[in-house]
Amino acid sequence: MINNLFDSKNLHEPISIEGEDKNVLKEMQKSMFLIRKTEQKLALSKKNKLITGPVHLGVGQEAISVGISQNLKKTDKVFGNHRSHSHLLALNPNYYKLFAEVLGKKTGFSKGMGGSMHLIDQSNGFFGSTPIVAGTVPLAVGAAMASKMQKLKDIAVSYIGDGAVEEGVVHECFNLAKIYNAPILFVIENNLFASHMHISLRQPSSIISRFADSNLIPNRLLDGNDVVAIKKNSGELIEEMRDGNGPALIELITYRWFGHVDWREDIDVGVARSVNDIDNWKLRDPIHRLSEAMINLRIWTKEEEIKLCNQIDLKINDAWEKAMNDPYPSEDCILKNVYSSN
Ligand SMILES: Cc1ncc(C[n+]2csc(CCOP(=O)(O)OP(=O)(O)O)c2C)c(N)n1
Ligand SMILES: [Mg+2]
Repeated sequence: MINNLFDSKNLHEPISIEGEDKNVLKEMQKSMFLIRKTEQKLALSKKNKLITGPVHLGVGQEAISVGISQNLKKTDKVFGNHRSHSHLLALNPNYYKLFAEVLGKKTGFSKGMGGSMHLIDQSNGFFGSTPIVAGTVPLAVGAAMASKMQKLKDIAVSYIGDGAVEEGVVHECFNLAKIYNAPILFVIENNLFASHMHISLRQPSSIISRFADSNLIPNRLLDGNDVVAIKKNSGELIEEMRDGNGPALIELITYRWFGHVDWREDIDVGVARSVNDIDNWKLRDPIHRLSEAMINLRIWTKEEEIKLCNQIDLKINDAWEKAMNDPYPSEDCILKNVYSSN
């Protein structure tokens, strides 16, 4: 079973959705479509040179944030990384504010001061992303500690890439969270790559959750392209966490369809990925696998799905145009929002 997860030739079939609430399934599917189409718009706009800064796209990985977010409350505190569009949109599907931010407009999530990699939306539970790999992990442990000390039932969530686990601070965070019984869910998005390097060239094992074992942190390893399994498993871990049982870790095996940064699939920094592998991973598409399952059980029809997608496309195009026409921040915002005079 574990080997199946890592071999892209497996798990192309529809996911299991038996017993699941139909409305929740539809909601999750809509959220995944919305995230994917937002990122595809960003990819196209980057290709067309309408975006100047870098964009790290997570197309193919949508099931993770969508499944996890199903179990979160507005008062939980979620921390992202350099590839966080989906982490934020799964909490607040405001693609317009994301577009504005990526374009550096003052209507963006970070008032146009951050771009794609510095997103924040605290009122919806998103406490920030940064390009410094693993930089937010200790902040997330701190937020979990704050919740515990204030005797709240809120948890922290830290999205961590497989490459980020190669930063020492992540291991200190696992240790500290366990010792302090901090209510934090470490979500490992194991997409097998850190920039251009495959995990087999970096680690003696492709399994990251072994580090949870060594810190006695309860953990699960599963298919990162199965939104229902992610929702269920993270839900169980989070429930225990809210009851005061300390940290947990969920490792999700997935794959990003684009290269490390920007819109091309066929290049990465230095090393090309095999086209065959990308094609096989596309057959493990989390959206398609849920779609097939829903159509098989007559939860919806292909026609309804096409209609939904067309509506999303129209709204996304409108939001993009609006963001393109928005103003940039005024110069004095640098002093107000980025640098401090004292
Ligand atoms: C401290 C630090 N070291 C290196 C980098 C350059 N860098 C940016 S993303 C990345 C790879 C991260 O891989 P992973 O955590 O697996 O996330 P993924 O890109 O696969 O989502 C690296 C090395 C950085 N931004 N920060
Ligand atoms: Mg990675």
